[in-house]
Amino acid sequence: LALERDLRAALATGELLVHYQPVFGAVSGQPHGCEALVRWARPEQGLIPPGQFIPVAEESGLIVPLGTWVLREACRQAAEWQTGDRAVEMSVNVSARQFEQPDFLTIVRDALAESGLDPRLLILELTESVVLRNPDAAITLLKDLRDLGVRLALDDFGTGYSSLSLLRSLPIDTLKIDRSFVQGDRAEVMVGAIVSLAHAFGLHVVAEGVETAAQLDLVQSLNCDGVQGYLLARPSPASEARLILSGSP
Ligand code: G
Ligand code: G
Ligand code: MN
Ligand code: NA
Repeated sequence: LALERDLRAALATGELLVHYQPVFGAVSGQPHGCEALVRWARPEQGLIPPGQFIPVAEESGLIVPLGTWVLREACRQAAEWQTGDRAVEMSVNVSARQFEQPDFLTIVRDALAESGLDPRLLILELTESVVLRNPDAAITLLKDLRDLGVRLALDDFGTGYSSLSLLRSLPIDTLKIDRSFVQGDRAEVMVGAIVSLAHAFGLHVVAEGVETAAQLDLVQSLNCDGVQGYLLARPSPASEARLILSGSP
């Protein structure tokens, strides 16, 4: 596949880059973290969004070296910000293939060690499907990751097939409400139910995909802890994200 070949080359030649989307406290309105999102800067073609190449990376297995590269880069960036005026929590997406690598724990440990990042500032985002492939093994690994001090979020929550009993047994810290619930029909019922569930389990909850003032009002009034979305900030290069994260206009 041509795209696969080009992506492999891009990884080697440094055409990949990471953008950062700030995450805000719902009550404070202050940015306290960001999500790392990979981009591919193709010569002649501009920035390619991950939706167009992550599936290829997943299928070919390239997601493993690509994901390791994003993790290391995001940790390096967060460690740089950590020494400034305010620490920034860094969320990194982890795909199933990465999570199933026998040395995934080592990869995370190494990324923390080489960057010097405080492990409590790293949040790994996993989807329900990652966990469901092999729940017992996943729970063991999640516990090991937490022992490193890293925090864990369940991404796109509500769109997969996880059961309440699985949720009960997962050692995680945060649920991220998928944007389809924030933006869709009966948002107040869906978001309200997920927030109640999260808080009953002692989890933080972040609403994604907030694009309008009405959606922001809704997720604030329903007691979401964190908010993310184009209304507040788009994913942007580190230099721009840094300005938002440090509270500059
Ligand atoms: O930006 P866009 O909406 O096209 O992103 C599509 C998907 O790509 C999202 O589900 C997002 O989680 C995923 N994605 C973005 N960056 C990374 C990454 O570094 N690793 C993995 N595994 N997925 C990513
Ligand atoms: O699957 P995941 O939740 O990691 O996907 C994150 C993706 O969602 C990113 O690629 C990011 O660009 C996109 N995103 C972030 N905020 C918004 C938003 O407000 N609206 C839409 N449509 N997409 C968003
Ligand atoms: Mn995510
Ligand atoms: Na999500």
